[in-house]
Amino acid sequence: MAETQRTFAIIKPDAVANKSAGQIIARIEESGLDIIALKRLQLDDDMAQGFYAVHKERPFFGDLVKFMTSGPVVAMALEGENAIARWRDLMGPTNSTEAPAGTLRGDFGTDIERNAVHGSDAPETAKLEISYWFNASEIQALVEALP
Ligand code: 3AN
Repeated sequence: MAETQRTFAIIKPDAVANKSAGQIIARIEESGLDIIALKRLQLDDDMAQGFYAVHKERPFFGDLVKFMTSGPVVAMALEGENAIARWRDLMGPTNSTEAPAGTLRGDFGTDIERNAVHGSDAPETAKLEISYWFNASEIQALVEALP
């Protein structure tokens, strides 16, 4: 059964720098997902390292933090039925070189690192990620009673 969910999304520095943010936001709105919070910001090392802490032992961690702090990002909270899976479907697979045309990573990304967008992978991570990036006052939720 369809469940109303929230998920967390980032338009990464590559896509912001090449002026794809507007097109990506348009795709989100066309998909029917609601943008319930949105801001553009420049990450510092601490915030990027904290956000990607789960990957800190991985060989690509240093490069990932460097990339994510290389320019401004646009962060969003999205809401809708099955929002987590729907946003991941819109993004496409992690590696942009394997992402089909029509997906955001296929259309706007370059490779596995410069892949245009981020999305939460599960309800628990969505909740953690939204609260890592947004204060409650920055979220204008359509559905008030979500966890
Ligand atoms: P996703 O963002 O699709 O959930 P994760 O959680 O496996 O993918 O990876 C988090 C981020 O780390 C990816 N968005 C990507 O930018 C980067 N990443 C993952 N694997 C690699 C890799 N092998 N080399 C470089 N960057 C990677």
